[in-house]
Amino acid sequence: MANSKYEYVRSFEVEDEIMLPNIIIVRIDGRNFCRFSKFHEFEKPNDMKALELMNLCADAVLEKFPDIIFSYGFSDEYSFVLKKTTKFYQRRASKIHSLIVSFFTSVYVNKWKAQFPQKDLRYAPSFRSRVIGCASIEVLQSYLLWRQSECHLNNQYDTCFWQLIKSGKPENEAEEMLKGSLKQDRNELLYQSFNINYKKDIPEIFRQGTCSLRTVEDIVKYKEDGSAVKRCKRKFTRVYSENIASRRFWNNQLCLVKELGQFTEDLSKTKSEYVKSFQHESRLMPSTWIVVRIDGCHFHSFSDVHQFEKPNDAQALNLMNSCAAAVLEEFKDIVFAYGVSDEYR
Ligand code: DGT
Ligand code: MG
Ligand code: MG
Repeated sequence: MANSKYEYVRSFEVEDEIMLPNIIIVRIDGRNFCRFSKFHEFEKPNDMKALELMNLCADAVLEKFPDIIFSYGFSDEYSFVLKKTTKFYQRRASKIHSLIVSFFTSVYVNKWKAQFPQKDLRYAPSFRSRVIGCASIEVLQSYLLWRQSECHLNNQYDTCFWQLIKSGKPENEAEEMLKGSLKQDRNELLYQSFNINYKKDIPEIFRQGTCSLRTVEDIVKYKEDGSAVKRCKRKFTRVYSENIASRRFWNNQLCLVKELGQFTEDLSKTKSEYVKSFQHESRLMPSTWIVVRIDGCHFHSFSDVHQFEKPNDAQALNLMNSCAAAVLEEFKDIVFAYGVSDEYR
């Protein structure tokens, strides 16, 4: 397309570069996982296998995209933080988050059977994604504090709620009992009524969420002549930690400090203006025609590896077409689709 008469189509694409020095976060979240978790009979309030599946997908994302150096997830969501100086896809928001969420989702489907050998995946899950630009390291710190507080609040609430249900309370009564309750009240309820010490008895993966961070390890290799050479080996490490937005946690991780910067002070809460900016979603003007174009990433090598027939593989095209039909079925506002090769619009 470059330098061809069709180059003008580039002007149809949105200009959405996240400018330096903003730090790029991509957050993905399961779409209607309330229904998905019921349909697939996830354990309540936390299903260890379902969480592990989310974590495996996040590992795969870190492995695939080397510019992501930190991830944090709980429930049906994950946040991925890219290194400050990343040039990945010219820092274009739509490219970056669509790639990450589509890769995450296909790994989720791919790994389902290994994680749930006794359960069929009954319908295709989908995840939403968005980019959050953090203007400084302090904003990133606030973001992490916000997400981990959300994890804690949701999990503590859900733990109480499902204990009440297990003890025979109807759902509306359990909701009523928890309405307006404070953190301390809920801890007290768990301890007094169910003999549960929230901090000691509930696994940290549920209470704190899961972090993965990219680390660099020095390894020594030996040449044929026996002389030693030092090499850097990249790996990532899973960490469960309280207060990931604290200086104590963050500043101890060399890789995070090097690629993103240090936290200079501890925060007690996230400013509401920041939360507002994290939740901001841009909208198109009413009556704007919306065309969503998807295009396979590195499909040339994908088709080689999977030995697609050349120049056209009828089965591969049929697969694209049946995916497009499923998209039309799921999203009723789509009125028309047209596809060729590895793309659809
Ligand atoms: P959304 O994100 O607006 O499309 O709607 P949901 O339903 O995905 O809502 P969200 O993301 O606020 O909450 C996550 C839902 O996923 C929540 O209803 C509980 C469910 N979920 C996530 N992990 C588990 C799990 O391990 N066990 C169970 N039973 N449910 C889970
Ligand atoms: Mg969700
Ligand atoms: Mg969620």
